[in-house]
Amino acid sequence: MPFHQSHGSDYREHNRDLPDLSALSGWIAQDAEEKIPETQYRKEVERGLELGLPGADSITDPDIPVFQRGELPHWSGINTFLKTPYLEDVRQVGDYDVAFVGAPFDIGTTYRSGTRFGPQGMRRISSLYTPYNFELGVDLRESLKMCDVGDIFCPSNITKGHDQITKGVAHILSSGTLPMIMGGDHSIGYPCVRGVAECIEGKIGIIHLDRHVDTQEKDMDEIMHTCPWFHATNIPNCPPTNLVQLGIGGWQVPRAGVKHGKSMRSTVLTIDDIETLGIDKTLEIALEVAWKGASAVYLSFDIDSVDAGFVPGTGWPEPGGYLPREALALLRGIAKEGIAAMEVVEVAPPYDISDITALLAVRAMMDTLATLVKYDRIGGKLES
Ligand SMILES: [Mn+2]
Repeated sequence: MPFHQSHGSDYREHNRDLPDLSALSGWIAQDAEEKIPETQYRKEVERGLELGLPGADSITDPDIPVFQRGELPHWSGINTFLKTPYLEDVRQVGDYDVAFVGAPFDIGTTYRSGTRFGPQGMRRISSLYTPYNFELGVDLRESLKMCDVGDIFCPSNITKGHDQITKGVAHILSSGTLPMIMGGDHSIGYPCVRGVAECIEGKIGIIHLDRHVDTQEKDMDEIMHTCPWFHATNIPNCPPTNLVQLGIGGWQVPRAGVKHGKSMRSTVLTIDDIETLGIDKTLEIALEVAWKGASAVYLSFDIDSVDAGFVPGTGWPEPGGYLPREALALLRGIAKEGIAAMEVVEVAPPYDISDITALLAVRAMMDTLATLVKYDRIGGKLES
């Protein structure tokens, strides 16, 4: 008798009832996909055929144009973020639900520079993503009108660069569009929050994922990337009691920042706290503190909050941070309640390996957006 007929047949050919498999997220996700329309995808294909000309006679797939005008192939095309349309006329940004914007700024770094290339690094590897997320059952292309407004012009002067960033972020948000900001070093947290604060009536909470507190007044006589939350929390509607810092710890937390943090009574959770409490309890605390009496929350994700082994492409790597899936779970949990804007900072492509740091940074933005869609926390919806 052949081996495949004799071994383990009593076990394999059984009549037992299967467990309930419909509770698996894989099962639910497969059901969810069926309900997502393909309207915008079809529009993109039709537009591609019109503008890029129908494919050569030997091409049997009728959706393939001669000149690439859409998502496919992932390895080619003109890279805006997620290949969304480049919005040259920023006066029209209010026509979109979401605007990706770069803040290529790295003169606030205190060790390795290179985050001025962060936006381009993120845009480049964002071409690897499809707009659809399996577990969340969301297709961003079908749910959101998105554009890439390009980069804010940041001259090599901290004050002027910060002023430009404030004006750019405030323009996007005051147009009714969600800014998704690609840094840039972490000094941009201050001008970004300042821009948000101009547009929001009432208090703003800040949820900050990082290894570093970033709460000192100055570093080497300037407002560097170690300083954003000292200054942001001096904005009248951004009180420090609504600042939550998640994942802090290690050997790169300057004592000057710690002293100020204690005096202003922000909330700090270490990686150990988060591991002990678990993701759900951590989120409960973070959301309670940030949202207390607030009308909006700003989300700041420093890529160096993730363990240095996963994010070589950053300026101040610190071992012992989050696993990528922990960071993503936190971001999704924060997004469930809605955000006014998000920044992803400290991606420094010159030190990256195979784009893995930028890849995670992009995923952080994508997961946040898809969660906002899933929980209906984002502005307008597309007309079909
Ligand atoms: Mn940091």
